[in-house]
Order: sequence, then structure tokens, then C-alpha cells
Amino acid sequence: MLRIAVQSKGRLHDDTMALLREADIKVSESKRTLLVKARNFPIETLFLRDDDIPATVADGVADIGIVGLNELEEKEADAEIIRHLGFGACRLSLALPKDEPYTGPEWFEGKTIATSYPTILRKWLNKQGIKATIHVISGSVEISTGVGLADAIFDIVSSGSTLVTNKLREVETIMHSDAVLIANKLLDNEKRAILDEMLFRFDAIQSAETKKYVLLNAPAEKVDAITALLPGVKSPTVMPLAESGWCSIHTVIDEDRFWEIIGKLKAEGAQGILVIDIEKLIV
Ligand code: PRT
Ligand code: ZN
Repeated sequence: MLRIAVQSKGRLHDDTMALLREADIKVSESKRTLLVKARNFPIETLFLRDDDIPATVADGVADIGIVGLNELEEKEADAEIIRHLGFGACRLSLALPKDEPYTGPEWFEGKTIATSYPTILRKWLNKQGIKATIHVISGSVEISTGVGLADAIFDIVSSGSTLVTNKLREVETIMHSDAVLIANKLLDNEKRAILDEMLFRFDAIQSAETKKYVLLNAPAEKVDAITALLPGVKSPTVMPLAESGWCSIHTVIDEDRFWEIIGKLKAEGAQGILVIDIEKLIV
């Protein structure tokens, strides 16, 4: 049995549960108890506040966990990062009242900065050789300058709209974060094997997310030119169509190359191009 710590509610909860569901790990949330066994996979889920996840995994109370990289760094917990999961993306930035002229990091010398992430901020200030007062608050950091509690803030930014609403301007980005899968450093072989099976499923989901399955019809004499444009998982599948002189080509392409490739395929005479989402991709 492998125990995974996940956020009980909050910004990472839904994406975490969706990832487990897509990996066909069925965890019932209806009971809302602290610890829930999956119905069809040897894991149990421990629902916690995100702040508690790094230490819980480092101490071995949970074997693995899903938490923001920012939270892991802040808590300086001794756990291993196994995968970046891509969701929960954000950055940790310093921001000032928007009309305040910013000259560079030395602006912060002697100033007061409000944050919920004092460890990450302290390290950055030390690296810059700047002495500033850190005012630790656990929520609503963005209102600190408006109410005279601090000269600047250091907080999580995603779209940036919270800063705009509070008349703040982002001046330094100190770290980028996304949700990470972390593990205790001393897992036994049985737990490693369960983790490996889980990773196999997560990786299949992640590779599928960035790929598309493409089917198209092409004139037989253009098959070589068209397949040369298709960097598939291996080589594309080419099958003759009932109509003589025509073939059907099937392959998998990277989503970010999608528009560039489609245009070139059409130029080579491809027709009936069908692009399909892939649920899982095992390479
Ligand atoms: O109750 P618990 O302690 O578990 O949750 P929490 O309230 O501490 O954390 P939660 O659920 O708010 O966030 C969990 C994690 O989500 C964070 O540690 C980040 O890793 C990640 N994340 C991603 C974010 C954001 N995006 C985000 N935008 N966490 C917080 N925010 C907040 C931010 O604090 C600010 O107030 O959203 C606001 C900024 O958003 P924009 O879009 O206006 O810039
Ligand atoms: Zn928290």
C-alpha cells in the first residue's frame, strides 16, 4: 500500500483528483474522511492542507504527495521531486505600488515586505545582499501596501489581475512553480513498484496531452512527401484506400507543431485531415 498526500480543498485539489481519475485510480471523495483507500489500486489518499504536505512526505507519514513547488521550497522539506505535473502553474514575485519608481533590487534595502513565503524571500534577499524586514502574513498579502502594513509584497501571481486590482506592479519574479509529485527518500521496494506503476500511467497521460492523432487522405504519389513532414511516434501508418491512387495516413504529432504541419500537408495535397485528442499514449 502506498500513501499519497493531496490537498483536501483549494487550487490543486481538482486537478489532482482528475489526474488520479484519468490514471484509473478510483478514490471516493464523498465520505470526506482524512484517509481514503482507492477501490482498484493499492494506494490510500491522505487529504491535507497543502502547507502540511511537504513535511508529511519528508517524515514518511505519507509516501508520496502532490503539492506546489513553491510550498515544497518554502518548507525546505527533504523530499524527492519525482515529476512536474504541469497544473497549478504560477510565479512568486515582488510587487510595489504601481506608481513607485523601481530602480532594481537595491530598492528593497531597508524596506518592509509582506509575504506568506518568508524562507524563499529571505534566500533571495541574502543572495542580493539586501537587508529588508519581512512581515509574515498568511492571507490577503496583496492589501498590505494599501493599508500601510508594508512597502512591497512578495506573493503568488498567476494572471496578474489581483495585482492590478490592488494597484500593484510586479517588479521581480523570483521563482516559477507548478504542482509536483514528491516522494519520501526511503521508499521500500514494494512501495517503489506501486509508484512505478502509477508513474507509468501518469506519463502516458502527460505524453498524450501534448500530442494529437492525425488521419488524412493523400494521393499515392504524394505519400513520400507527406510522410517526410510527419515526425510520428515511430513512422506513420500508410494504407491504400478503396479508391485507387489514394492512401490513408495515420500518425501522432506534437500539438505545438500542429498548425505549421497542417498547412504544409494541405499544400502537398492532403485531404480530409482529421485531428483527434489522444487519451493515453504509451511509447
Ligand atoms: O487550504 P490550503 O492551505 O490547502 O490552501 P492555500 O489557501 O494555502 O492554497 P491555494 O489552494 O490557494 O493554492 C495552492 C497552490 O496553488 C499554491 O501553493 C500554488 O502552488 C498554486 N497556485 C497557482 C496558486 C495560484 N495559482 C494563485 N493564483 N495559489 C494561489 N494563487 C492566488 C495568489 O495568492 C493571489 O492571491 O491567487 C491570487 C493571484 O492570482 P492572479 O491570477 O490574480 O494573479
Ligand atoms: Zn496552504
